[in-house]
Amino acid sequence: MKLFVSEGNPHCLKVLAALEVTGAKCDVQYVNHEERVVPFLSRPALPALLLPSGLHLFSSNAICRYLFEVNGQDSSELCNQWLEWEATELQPALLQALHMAVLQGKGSEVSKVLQGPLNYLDQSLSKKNTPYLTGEAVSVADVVLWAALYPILSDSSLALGDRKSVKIWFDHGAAMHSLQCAAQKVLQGKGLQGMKSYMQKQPAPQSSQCRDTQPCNSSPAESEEGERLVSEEEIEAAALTWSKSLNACPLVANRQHPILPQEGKRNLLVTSALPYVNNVPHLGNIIGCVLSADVFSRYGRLRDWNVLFVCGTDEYGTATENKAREEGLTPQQICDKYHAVHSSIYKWFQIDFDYFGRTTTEKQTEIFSGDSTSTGFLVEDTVEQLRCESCQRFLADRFVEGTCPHCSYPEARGDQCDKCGRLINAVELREPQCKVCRQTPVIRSSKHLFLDLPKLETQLEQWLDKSTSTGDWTANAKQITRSWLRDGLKPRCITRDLKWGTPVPHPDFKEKVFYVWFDAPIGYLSITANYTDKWETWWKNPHQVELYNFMAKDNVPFHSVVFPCSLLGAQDNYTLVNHLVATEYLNYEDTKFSKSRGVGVFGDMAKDTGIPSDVWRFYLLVRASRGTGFSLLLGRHGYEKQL
Ligand code: B3M
Ligand code: ZN
Repeated sequence: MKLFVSEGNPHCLKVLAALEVTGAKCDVQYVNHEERVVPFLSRPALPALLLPSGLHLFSSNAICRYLFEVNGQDSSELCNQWLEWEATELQPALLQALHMAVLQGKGSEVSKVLQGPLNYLDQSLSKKNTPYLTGEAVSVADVVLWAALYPILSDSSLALGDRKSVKIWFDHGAAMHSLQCAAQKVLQGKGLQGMKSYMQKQPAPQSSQCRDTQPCNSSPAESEEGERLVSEEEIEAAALTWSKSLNACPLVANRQHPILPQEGKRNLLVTSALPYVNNVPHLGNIIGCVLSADVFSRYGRLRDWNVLFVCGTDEYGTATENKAREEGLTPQQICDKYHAVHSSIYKWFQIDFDYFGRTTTEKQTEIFSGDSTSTGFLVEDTVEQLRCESCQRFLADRFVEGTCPHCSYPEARGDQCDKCGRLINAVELREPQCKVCRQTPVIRSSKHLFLDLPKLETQLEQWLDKSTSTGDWTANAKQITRSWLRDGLKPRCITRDLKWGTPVPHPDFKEKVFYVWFDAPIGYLSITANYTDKWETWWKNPHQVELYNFMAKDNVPFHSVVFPCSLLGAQDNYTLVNHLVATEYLNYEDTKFSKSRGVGVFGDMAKDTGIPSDVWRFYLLVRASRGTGFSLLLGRHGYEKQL
């Protein structure tokens, strides 16, 4: 084991104290504050403990707990509660206090910032008859809190020593050689000033005073950020309900299929975007659509609303064909394989679909051949495309590479040049190559069907005005939709020269299939049709049914513009979306999830951690509810070890 620390960093004081107290065998290396010790984190995180397995722990409390564990002292439940309190309540106040005392010369105001946590600590200690936080012996909780408070409490000029129980408890620690020794290493005998260069590099802490003392211009139920504060009574009521178990609730227990709209009830049709089938879903996919829709559906059922929650895998398109080529399977085999993977991961996450289907079924083809979409709003046009004769296929933009016609960059993609950034039409590329076989493709013209969006624009806008003003559309969904409409709509090509897709029911287009994004939303209908023959009571019933679509924000235009246009064009009284809930992207630490770079947490990994799915669900929802883009910060919460 190797522990990386830096001088003057108060978090390092905690881990060095834990190391001294436990006597765990471990090399210690001093590095400077900016050193990026943990390779996969985008910011320096110190202290960090490199484990023999090659994994890193980089939450100071997790490191302390680990050092105690290898020493044979597992932390108790009470101990963990103190560690949690230290991280979430004490630390924010401490950082603010240190900032004031070390950098702003406002030592006299420190006691105001710390009074809440110190009073809490004092009361908790005075209620106990034991010398330490969790009993008769020193635990990791004592060491962490001592070390955290040491710089502040040992500075007599700050005059924080007037709480009797805190004083007795703290003096026990301060008398220990191990704590003194750790403090000497980190602060170099300079007291608070020993932290100055560290503190200067930290972002200024947010003031917590407003949060603690209200009213701050907002109404009592709202905090600074406009979040609603939950009252003690509400928390107690929730805890009571939770303790009784939801299965005791008759509304949840008695669900009878098929669920159909009922007179006199609020009938909610809930969908989550249909995940592509060519991958293992990651946590971003899970929170992005299925989890939020699941939570909302559960809520609706508890309210005795009549809810039908459907979803399924999106199986057609180039992405599936490619995955099949990569894995040496047929597209059908790929779909079967990954449909099962998706189902089992969602099952583990307790996503309670009423029905989880797929888009590659006969019903999907039937719905298209029933000619029920877009009659009268289709136009034909001829498009020039690149075709690779050796691969026997038309090349989607990302499967061609060539020289940029604008800047002569030799590795421009079929849709854009990464060097000059200009958009490119694939047929304009000089010396184009098929990315699969490196042969030179030829230009072929091919006839395609287009959805005449301009002809539907007025009707769409009227409907959108109504839906967005009466329904629950998230702000990002409204904004993305508005920006699509701002420049006016253009006809959209809805067919492709591919094999793996829903065939186009028209003699002139026998060789073609529907474009996956035109096809996929029809999946909502066909999946419902596979659930019940009476699917039209949901999908052609806008007066009785409210449609909720949940999705990640990149899917918004297809649900708010293109798909509604397909349904409006069909002129068959379809149910259109009333409430469109779009989730921001989930980041891993500070970067995007990426399967190819192996960054992020995938559904199967989450399961393998041994952390129950309820914990994952809760954590993802809490992070997501912040609103604007959110990150998984698993390491800092100590889960790095399990991952
Ligand atoms: N499969 C994109 C995605 O998984 C697409 C959604 C279709 S919803 C009808 O993000
Ligand atoms: Zn080729």
